[in-house]
Amino acid sequence: MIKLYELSGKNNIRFSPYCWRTRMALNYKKLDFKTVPVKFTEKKLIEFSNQKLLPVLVDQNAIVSNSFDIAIYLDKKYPANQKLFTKSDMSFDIFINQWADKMLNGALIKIVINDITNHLDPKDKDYFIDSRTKRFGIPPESMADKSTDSLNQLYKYISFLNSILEKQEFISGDDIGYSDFIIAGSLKWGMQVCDITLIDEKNKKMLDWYNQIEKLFMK
Ligand SMILES: N[C@@H](CCC(=O)N[C@@H](CS)C(=O)NCC(=O)O)C(=O)O
Repeated sequence: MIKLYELSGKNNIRFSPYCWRTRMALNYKKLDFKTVPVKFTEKKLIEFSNQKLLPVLVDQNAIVSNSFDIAIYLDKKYPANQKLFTKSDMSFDIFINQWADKMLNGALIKIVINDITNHLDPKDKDYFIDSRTKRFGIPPESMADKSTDSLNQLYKYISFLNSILEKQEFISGDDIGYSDFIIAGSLKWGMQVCDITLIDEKNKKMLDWYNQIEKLFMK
């Protein structure tokens, strides 16, 4: 059976946006899989993948890391199951992946960074604070920002996404596709750890879209 190594926090909470993207992709393709929780300080568990980030997917002899590469792998390996990439080329999904990682996750991280810290065991907490201080140049505590300005930046992006859903049913077009899981994964990351409303009521299409995806694929 397929094994999905996923980042896990305190009380087994799964909050990684990238791991959620892969989990939704597997559920969408109706593939059986089991998950292996990996904490920040348990990277030994994925040493066999020769890199240090989650998700990692193991399928018989195949070891694949990076959520986008995993999605490509799944469509290639299981072409008879519903396709994640529905267009003739991947340029749209590449754009959405980059946009979500840089812009949407960038807006979210400031809002949720302290909440992530609070969902970690003490050992992982120390690792997270050190590694993020190195990455961002300031400690999570100083970076955390739930001000109106910070929320408005996120809501601007949510409203942009809502405007797409006013024209078509899914981010990917008339049919659901991997780009929907990219965006939904980022939002799930925030919603798992933070109790602030991340999709405001004004953006009704987005709210309905997210609830539908959560119900069907975030299992
Ligand atoms: N581009 C990669 C990013 C993977 C990534 O950054 N994963 C994070 C979890 S959200 C991770 O494993 N972090 C471990 C660490 O920071 O030590 C993907 O799409 O899979």
